[in-house]
Amino acid sequence: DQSGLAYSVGTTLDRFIKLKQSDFPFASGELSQLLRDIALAAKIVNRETTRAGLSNIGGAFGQVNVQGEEQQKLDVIANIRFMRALSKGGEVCAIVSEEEDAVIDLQNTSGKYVVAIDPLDGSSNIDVNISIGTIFSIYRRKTPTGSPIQLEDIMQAGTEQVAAGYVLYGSSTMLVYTTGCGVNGFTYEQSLGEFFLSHPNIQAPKNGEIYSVNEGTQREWEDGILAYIDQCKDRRYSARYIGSLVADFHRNLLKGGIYLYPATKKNPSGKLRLLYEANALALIAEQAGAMATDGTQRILEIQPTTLHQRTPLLIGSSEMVIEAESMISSLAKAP
Ligand code: P6P
Repeated sequence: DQSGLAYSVGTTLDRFIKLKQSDFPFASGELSQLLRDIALAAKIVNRETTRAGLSNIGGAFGQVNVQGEEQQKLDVIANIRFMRALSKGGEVCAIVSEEEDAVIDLQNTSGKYVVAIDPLDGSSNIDVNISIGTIFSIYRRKTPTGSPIQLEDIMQAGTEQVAAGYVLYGSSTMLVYTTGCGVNGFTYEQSLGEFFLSHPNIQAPKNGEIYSVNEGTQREWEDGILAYIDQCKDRRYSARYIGSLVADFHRNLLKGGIYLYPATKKNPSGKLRLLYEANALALIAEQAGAMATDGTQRILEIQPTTLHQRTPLLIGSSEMVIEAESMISSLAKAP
């Protein structure tokens, strides 16, 4: 059974993709090639992040992105690298990026796929050497290849994703992704320039004792969030908040835990972006037996209306998310 081979730790990413090709029969290799293109860009960005302090590419770039956030040089470099890899790879027709105001139409008449990407999330952590991440979602375009890109190709709910993943540039660099048939983690071996399967078939613990939230925004939380975090403290859970979503998410996925970024006065719709942050991690969470909601509904079922729209995000161990949701609904103020 080839898929048994695929799961043997030490399999390279290339070999794994080839062996698991049968999981998505409709794609005659394009999705596999697209995953390889993303892995290539991840290797290049990994090289840049590991030497940011040395090659004067740390620090601010001197411009702000569509979010009004000061772009770090590495943000810009990562965006360029992923754009280039995705356009050269030939499988993608359009890209939504945190670093680009508008949709990037690659004018690629044969490209079947749309990619939504946060090239480097948590980039304010670069200068202080804290883990950062890339987050990506892959959709099939809805309109026929060759025709102009339409809004319906871009504004797809998270349930429409054909694949999603993240790269964590941490103490080691990992690529974790799903094509809808479970979640697998690959660790990068710098000396060989290869990703090797290190975390086959990741299953998130159903419960956990770690909560990740920015306590500094506590005064702005709704009652249900306040009550849930108080309960975590009553139970002496551990607070772990890195300020880098991918790092917090990855730890909670493996160890059990919940990450919350609720609505606040500064960010009344939450801070995190639906299209290129929440949706990808929500698909991975659900594929690993965990959950992701905005506090009242499944993240994956939110129908996007704008490119950079934000959403509150509660994501992690299913029993923790369910408990947090029930406290939110029971304490929600009547409209
Ligand atoms: P705050 C980084 O800017 C980010 O998008 C996530 O990676 C991180 O979890 C969150 O925002 C941190 O936001 O408001 O707590 O500093």
